[in-house]
Amino acid sequence: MRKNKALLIVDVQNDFCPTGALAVPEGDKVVSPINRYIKIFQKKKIPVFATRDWHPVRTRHFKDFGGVWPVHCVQNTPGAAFHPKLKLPKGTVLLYKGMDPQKDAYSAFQAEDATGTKLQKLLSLLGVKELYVAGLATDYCVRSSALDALKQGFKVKILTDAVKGVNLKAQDSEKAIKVMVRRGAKKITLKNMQRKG
Ligand code: VGL
Ligand code: ZN
Repeated sequence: MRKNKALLIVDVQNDFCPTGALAVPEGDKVVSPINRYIKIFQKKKIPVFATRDWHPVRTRHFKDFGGVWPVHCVQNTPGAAFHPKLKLPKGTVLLYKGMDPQKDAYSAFQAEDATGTKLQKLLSLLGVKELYVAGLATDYCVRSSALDALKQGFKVKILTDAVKGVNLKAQDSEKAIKVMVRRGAKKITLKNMQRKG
């Protein structure tokens, strides 16, 4: 049992899935691999963190108020809820981000739990040194979370079969993965996880 690891599930919310307000193409396809990762990590008693994009009705993040995005993931709306098939285990640490009406916040390191404690603090309390990152979107929140993690000295594994990107430009996700790897992240899939056991 290695307690210095954690699984970070980023923004697997209805609005980022097909038919959602800011649909990531095939965003819902991350759900079943993530559920499989969750099972593997649960067995090893590795803690699970799950972020939600959690916006107020008015924020500069939205097009209507000067930003680039359509209205999405408004606090306490169905669009902001986790995908209904995502099986978060008991004890998952829930994190919220994007609450500041003045600022964009893509990174999980800008997220906090219900008591206002930031991810970094929560991870250091648990002695976590290595993050396994999955979720949406590869080219925004996943990218930004992974790069922040690397900057702060965490080892990072990108679960490449459990992320999907927005791809405003066609190659954005591919590029995002390249940048994460260049800065020190490693790619991993269910197949090579299971091989290692
Ligand atoms: C995200 C765009 C806008 C994300 C959040 O979670 O990747 N992308 N807000
Ligand atoms: Zn957002």
